[in-house]
Amino acid sequence: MASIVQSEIRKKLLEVFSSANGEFISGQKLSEQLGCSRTAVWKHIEDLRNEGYELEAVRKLGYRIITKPDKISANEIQLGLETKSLGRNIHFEESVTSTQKIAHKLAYEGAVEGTLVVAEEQTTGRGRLDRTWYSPKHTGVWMSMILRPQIPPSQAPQLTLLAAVGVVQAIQEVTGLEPDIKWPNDILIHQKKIVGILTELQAETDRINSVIIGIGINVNQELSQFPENLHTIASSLAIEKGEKIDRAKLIQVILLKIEKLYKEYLQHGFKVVKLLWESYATSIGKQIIARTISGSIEGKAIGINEEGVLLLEDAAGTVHHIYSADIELPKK
Ligand code: BT5
Repeated sequence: MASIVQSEIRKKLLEVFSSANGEFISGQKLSEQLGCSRTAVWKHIEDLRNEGYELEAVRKLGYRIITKPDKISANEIQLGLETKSLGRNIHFEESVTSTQKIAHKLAYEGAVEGTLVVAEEQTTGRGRLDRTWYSPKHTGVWMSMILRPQIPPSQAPQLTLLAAVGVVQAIQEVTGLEPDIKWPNDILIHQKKIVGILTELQAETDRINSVIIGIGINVNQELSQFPENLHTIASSLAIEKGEKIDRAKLIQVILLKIEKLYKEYLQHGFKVVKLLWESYATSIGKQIIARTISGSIEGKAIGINEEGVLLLEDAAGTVHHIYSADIELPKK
């Protein structure tokens, strides 16, 4: 009980500072707004300092926040979050094996639609086909969201594309950068991978119980912080932008964009998402190589169909349906 009250006060304190926009707030006013003693206020301020907040205290004026730590927490994400369901329920952990694993467990246990699992670090973050996803501490966005759409399992790949569109829109809005989508799940800037998306299902033959959409974004890493094998293929938003990005803000905008697209998708189908996705996809209209489990096919990517499947026309004019593959783009 005590800890719930403490975390409520803590949340309120951050809200008060946030609406003060960097102005000083007196200790007296803080204690009134928080409904606790000035000694308790001081203790909460000390806690914030220990977490990396830089606070200035000036006699007679009070306190103000100078910088926030480059950390994310459920509070930071929910403060100012404008969504109705996405991210309203957040499961946050400092370090996890994989947010996908936790989301699967929560979904199985009945977590509500929109539940979000976020971690500061993943020790065994995963990509498709059991590949690893490098997810170091305090630098990225590593999160998984639980959706429960009433669609046939065959349409689930559409949600990967939907998520990619939402993430591109959010990156554009927050950073001004212009990312490209590489089918099906990569988001690139200057041909370097910034984002990976992994969609997994809990489903019966004809019914989806839940879709778990995992999104990994390199946000504030410097190039030297990537392992050697990723140097030539990966980058981060901070590298491309030349400055650090507020990760909690980025998550908020992603959730809002995805929620809007998802609502549109449930009401009117895949059409709008498909058009948006094609407008961001670099591979469409180009000569590509699709490496599938059963071999490679070369040809022109002519688009995606209504289910989100990539259509590839080979030299003989045959159109192949590509459900799962790694795509190689021609070098510019
Ligand atoms: C993906 O797989 O791109 C999907 C990645 C999804 C990661 C998220 S993070 C939150 C959630 N929890 C998880 O455990 N996973 C999801 P794929 O297309 O298979 O790409 C994997 C390949 O990308 C690897 O084999 C590496 O070559 C490369 N890679 C690994 N880590 C990377 C990183 N941080 N940045 C860019 N490329 C990376």
